[in-house]
Amino acid sequence: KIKACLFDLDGVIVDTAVYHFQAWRRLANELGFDFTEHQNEQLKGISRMESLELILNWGNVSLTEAEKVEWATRKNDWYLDLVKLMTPNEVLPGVAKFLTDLREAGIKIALGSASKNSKLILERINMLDYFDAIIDGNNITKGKPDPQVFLMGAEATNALPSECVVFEDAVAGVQAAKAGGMKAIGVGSADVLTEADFVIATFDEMTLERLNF
Ligand code: B16
Ligand code: MG
Repeated sequence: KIKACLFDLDGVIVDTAVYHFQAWRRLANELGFDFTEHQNEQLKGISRMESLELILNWGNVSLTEAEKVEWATRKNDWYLDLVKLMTPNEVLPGVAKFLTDLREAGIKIALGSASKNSKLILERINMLDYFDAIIDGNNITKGKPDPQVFLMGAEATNALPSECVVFEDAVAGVQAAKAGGMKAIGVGSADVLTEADFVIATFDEMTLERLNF
């Protein structure tokens, strides 16, 4: 019996990847190079500093540790300027309805995100109140595919891993769920999320009945 649902943020609840892309691209441009939306796919679910390392590699730019921190801070400021303009209309299709159904069924809801900005984003889209627990980049020491973020979510909602379902749009996130002994429902494309138990395109396809499989 499923007791808790653990949700990734970017790509599952809301599409902040477009804002990350704009801000990272500005950083790259200011450092004298560019990268594509296709390359941006690789940054999904990856922490801020890991993303920076990948991008600097693409541009063949080397920076000192102090410079890296400065540029990452700048990128985050640009990103937050975009996040501040977000509205509840940006919540992905079917998400609010499914979270409401979970609440009514007494199933716990937790966030499991790599982002250090998750509370701010949930506030902007008016969704903070749905969550019983928020585990994000501020709480974890190991990023996905390590299961830490989801294991902490299970613990915070008093559920065993086998009683949890994780919703993820990133390959590394599905791997993290599986490494933690949890069920994983992919959000996106079945061709990409091959390790998920099953994949939904959007939450319009998701029901309480489909949780217990
Ligand atoms: P921040 P998720 C991830 O969110 C994003 O997918 C990833 O692109 C980003 O680098 C990471 O959060 C860290 O975000 O810079 O806000 O701390 O998919 O794990 O919800
Ligand atoms: Mg994601």
